Amino acid sequence: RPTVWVSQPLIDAAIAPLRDRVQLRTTDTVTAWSPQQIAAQLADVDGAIITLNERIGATQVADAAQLKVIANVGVGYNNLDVDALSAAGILASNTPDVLTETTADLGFALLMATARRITESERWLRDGQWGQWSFQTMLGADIHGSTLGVLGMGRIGQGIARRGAHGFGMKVLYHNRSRLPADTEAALGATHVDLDTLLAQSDHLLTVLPYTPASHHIIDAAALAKMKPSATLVNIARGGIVDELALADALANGRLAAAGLDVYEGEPNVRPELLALRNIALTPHIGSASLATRTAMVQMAVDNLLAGLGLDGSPSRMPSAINADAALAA
Ligand code: 8YV
Repeated sequence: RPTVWVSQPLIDAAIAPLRDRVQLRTTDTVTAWSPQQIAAQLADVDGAIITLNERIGATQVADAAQLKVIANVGVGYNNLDVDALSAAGILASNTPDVLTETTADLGFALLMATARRITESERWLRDGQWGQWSFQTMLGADIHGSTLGVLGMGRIGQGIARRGAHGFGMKVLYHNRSRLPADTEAALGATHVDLDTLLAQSDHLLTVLPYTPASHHIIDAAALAKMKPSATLVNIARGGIVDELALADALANGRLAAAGLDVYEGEPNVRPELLALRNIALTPHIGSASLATRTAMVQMAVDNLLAGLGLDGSPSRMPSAINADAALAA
């Protein structure tokens, strides 16, 4: 039976079906694997199920002679050097679709928490400050009827646009490298604009785009300067999309009203400049964290793994391979 490494404790019920099919190497404790430890784990396995905490490139697979499949539990896979895996003939997969609506929910939750100052209000209440109430306490920004900007219009961006347009009567603008077909735009109620227009016109801007060299710090000081001082910004994609120091500076100096972050450049470390701010809602990368969705993500990773190993389906028919053509050709 092939050997499979599962890098973190995931959802037992979703991993269990693997036990009859493969030799499993699991861990009971959440582990911060070093690059060398990852290489050692991969050296003698046929497959691996991993999370975004495990960065895997050429060095990690250099000694992995039997490794055929890496199933990433997550839709974003900037933790993988896909070219290096393809060159080594290793199939990689992700978990799209199953987390779209749950992650869009969280994006909207952060938008609402940010615009209506929910976490800030709670802290104020817990700190015993209600006695200082005034008519102007915790004035926020309206969501209904405002302009929602969506930067990145993939599956999750579309889920957010739909919520904004149909649930809250928002005017929805978006920017994406490729424009959606006109009928999709019409169904979503979203209008394509250039990035500068999106920055200038959004009352609430959500970033939902993949993290690549091209999107690194796409929201930098110059981009923030184009936004309305009354605007709010929410990032649920990857920390590196936003220049966090420029964001902290804009929030501290009244050039942006508030921000909501689920992702950070140095996860699990959050910059003190962000933690020090009042006008920011912070969550620890919980976009896909509902029980049903996390279970579905693990199931999808298991399905990819089994197909990639040829145990159920075939390597050319993995449900969501990232690099099937290149890896199978290598
Ligand atoms: C993580 C995510 O995968 O799917 C993604 O890209 O960022 C999340 O769903 C999840 O936190 C598990 O690592």
